[in-house]
Amino acid sequence: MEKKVLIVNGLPRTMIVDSDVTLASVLREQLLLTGCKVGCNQGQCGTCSIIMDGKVVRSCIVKMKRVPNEAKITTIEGIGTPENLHPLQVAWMAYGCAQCGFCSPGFILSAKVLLEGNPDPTREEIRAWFQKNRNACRCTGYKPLVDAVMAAAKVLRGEMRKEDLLFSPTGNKIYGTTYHRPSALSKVTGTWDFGADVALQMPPGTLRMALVQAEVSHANILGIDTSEAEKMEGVYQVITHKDVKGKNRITGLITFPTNKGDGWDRPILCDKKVFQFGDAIAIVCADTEEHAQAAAKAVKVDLEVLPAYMSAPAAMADDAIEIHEGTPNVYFEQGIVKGEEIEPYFDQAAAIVEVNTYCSRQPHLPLEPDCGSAYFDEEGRLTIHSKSIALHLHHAMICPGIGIEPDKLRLVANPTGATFGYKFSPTNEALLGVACLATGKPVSLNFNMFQNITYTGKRSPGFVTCKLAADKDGKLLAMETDWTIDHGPYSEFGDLLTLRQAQFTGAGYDIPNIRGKGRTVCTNHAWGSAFRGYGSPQAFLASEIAMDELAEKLGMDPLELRYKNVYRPGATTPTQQIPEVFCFEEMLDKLRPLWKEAKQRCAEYDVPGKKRGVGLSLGIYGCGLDGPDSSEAWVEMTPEGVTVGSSWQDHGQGADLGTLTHAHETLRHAGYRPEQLKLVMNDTAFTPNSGPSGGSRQNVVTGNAIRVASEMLLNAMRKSGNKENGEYRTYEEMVAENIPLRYDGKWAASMCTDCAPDTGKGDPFSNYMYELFMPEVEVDLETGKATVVKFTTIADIGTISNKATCDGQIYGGLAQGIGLALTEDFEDLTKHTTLAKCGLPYVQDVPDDMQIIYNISPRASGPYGASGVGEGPLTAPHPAILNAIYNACGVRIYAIPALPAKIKAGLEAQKSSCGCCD
Ligand code: MCN
Ligand code: FES
Ligand code: FES
Repeated sequence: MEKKVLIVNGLPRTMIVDSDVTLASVLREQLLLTGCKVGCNQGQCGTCSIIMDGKVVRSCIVKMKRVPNEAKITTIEGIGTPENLHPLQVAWMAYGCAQCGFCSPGFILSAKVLLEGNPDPTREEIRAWFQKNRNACRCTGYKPLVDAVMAAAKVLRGEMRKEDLLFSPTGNKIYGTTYHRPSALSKVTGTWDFGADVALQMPPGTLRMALVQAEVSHANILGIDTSEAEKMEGVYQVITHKDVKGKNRITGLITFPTNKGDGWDRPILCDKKVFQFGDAIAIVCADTEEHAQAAAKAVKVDLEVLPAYMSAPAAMADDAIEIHEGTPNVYFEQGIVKGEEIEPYFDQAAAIVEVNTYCSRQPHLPLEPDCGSAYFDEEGRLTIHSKSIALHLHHAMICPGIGIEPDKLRLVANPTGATFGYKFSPTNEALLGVACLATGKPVSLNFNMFQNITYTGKRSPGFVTCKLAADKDGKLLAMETDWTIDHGPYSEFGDLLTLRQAQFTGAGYDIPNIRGKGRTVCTNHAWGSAFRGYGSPQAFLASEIAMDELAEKLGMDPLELRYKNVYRPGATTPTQQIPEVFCFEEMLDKLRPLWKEAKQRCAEYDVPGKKRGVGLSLGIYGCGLDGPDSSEAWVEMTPEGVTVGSSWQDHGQGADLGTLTHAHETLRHAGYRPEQLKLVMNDTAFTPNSGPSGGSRQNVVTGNAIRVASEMLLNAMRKSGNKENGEYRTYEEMVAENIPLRYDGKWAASMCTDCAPDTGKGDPFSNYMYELFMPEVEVDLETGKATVVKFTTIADIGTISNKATCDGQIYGGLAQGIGLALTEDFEDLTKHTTLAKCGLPYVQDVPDDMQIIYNISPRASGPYGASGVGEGPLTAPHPAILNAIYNACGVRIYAIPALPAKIKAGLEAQKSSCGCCD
């Protein structure tokens, strides 16, 4: 221990500190300055950046012994107040930089130091600064952050007023503008309390949990010995499967009766078997995290290690044993049948191509590790706070497993540092519930980044074959597909993902005749969870490379081949649904001149050792859960305004602003201003089942439910009955006339039907989002490294509810697409264990030159004409990047990520086969 004086945010603080703990932990745990966020805890993400003696410092890697006495430390809490924000904080709000907001304090402090030394930086200097300081963001695609620094710099130089940064509504309309998020102020001031912050603020006596986790991928459990651990310092209880009161399984809610499993395959705490690396075997509850972790190491688990099937082909081999006894490893099959038999078309085709692609086990890499806490509330309900993006679904999935009556379980979503879909599956909820029930005490569980990466769901790898036939003019005649999904050991939603291949392979084109079959395979690698774009990246990787190869074979321009075949009136989707709008023709018309320019620019690029190429693809995603998806929301008039309640769970995509905007767009007719609308969100005790924030469904489905509830209130307030433009009753008049103040709005996509398991036929989604991708890529011929230098995209997402949100969704999705194409992976359990090693794109991996063009086709069934946006940008950016690599240097990559070594091998193979060098 040592005594140190730290000058924190301008004031001297005398601290007694352990020399070996980090500055981040002293700031967070001793000073409760939780604006300092800890993501990786390894110096790789910059979320913990603070300013020490004028320099940006990643406080998670600075031990207290290296902090000088009287060091001047500035944290986010010290640079501005809500009434007097720093211009960077305002700019962060104005440019939609605080999506999840987990990285915001670190970025803002980092940028502050930059601007102190360089008041007039170029965009490149800003990017170089963030790169050097390892400031990472997984949500925004970085461009808005650079925009914000440029704008704040102008304010600091006196060239514009801080007050002019934020959009301020004129005519009481915020729909379609860049109005900021209600949560933005808390995010930029560091007061948006994420789960780890909530855990720190729990009352004394809260037990801290640590997991005993499997370090092998497949094994029988012969015994668990907790005796040593139980005796260790601070330990309150060690919990195993024997202490679980319920079925000890998470129900996968199998959606298809044709599934060969029963959906009860994921243990909460392993009893008989370990199914994957990281599986939880026991929980230690202790007075501190350190004590819990030390005791977890002392729990002895006797294992009989079994062969681990780490990929679908391995688990499908004839000699593979069943991972879940009684259920075949291939446990679900899905077909696609459209039009006539395809053989005659392949026989008569002028051109046929066949591609085999592999879409990787992409890790989600949110910067906030999984975390949560649980306690009994004042009504005796077990209350679990987590990063859940599917509160009511998770409620149903964990109740029987932990052994609690549904009305005794309450789930609450914490402010969330992004999930990108991994939290569509329950992760820690059941573990928290089990621990709270077993101990009767409040509990908390924080994962570190290693646990977060190795023990949460991943994108399921897809092996997809796509064969296309076209006539001599390029008109598509038929498609044949085959696909295999490696879904890891747990079946939850695996059938749905397998169906997605039927829905999206070849989507976008009028293909009259289709045949195909796919299957879901149980393996021992990471369990498959939802990931932004869910199912579509696997599908489009195959069909969009196939389209490029077909164009080449026919001697056609890739854009013109697509133009000839895209949906037009009369066409149907692969599942035989009539698209709700036909927008691709117009979008391609908009893109054509830019495509021509890009082709010329790349062809003329003349730098020794480098080549540039441009690629193209289209992507589509549906807004909704398959079939007649529905949502609920309520509004209630109060003396101050209107309270709006929804369970539109917020990963960081802007559920708060979405809720506000949809309510305001209706309620503004009665004169309500945005600040009069109060939001109550994401707590099953108060908010209704709005369905999960997956499938980019909320803007459409919950947006509609909020619109309906708001319209009901507006109708009740109208003095002239249902006629528009009438006068509206005040709160007092409503009360005096005994008119109800609260209205429950419901909306169902009643026009939708499920897809059949054998043919895929169905109308699964009421609305889709459509996007064209056009990256320009540079390939280093020496190293094989590919870099995206420019990205142009055209998106049709219907009307735009909030422009800053949609821009941010698209930039962020494209950045993830670049990672998916070039760097990201989770395959090697000994290597892919940190953000950097998993290939997280930093600012200089993502181009600053990104252009979004909106093509607005209002949707009849979208609220105010809107569709969804979140998943569109991650449907098919990666095949476009691979097509651009091919265009640059002639190397075709079919298995992502396209690491430099793969491209280099292709370049070398070209050299050795060209003959001229012999
Ligand atoms: N929106 C809009 N105008 C439109 C469509 C949408 O302004 N025409 C806004 C919505 O109001 C919302 C956002 O865009 O704020 C996304 O809306 P939508 O596409 O309906 O998606 P959901 O709200 O259902 O969010 C889920 C979606 C998914 S499935 C994943 S995964 C995802 C994503 O959004 N994960 C994210 N975006 C993310 N963004 C961040 N920062 N972090 C994640 O984890
Ligand atoms: Fe410190 Fe990531 S760099 S938490
Ligand atoms: Fe940057 Fe979410 S806003 S990580």
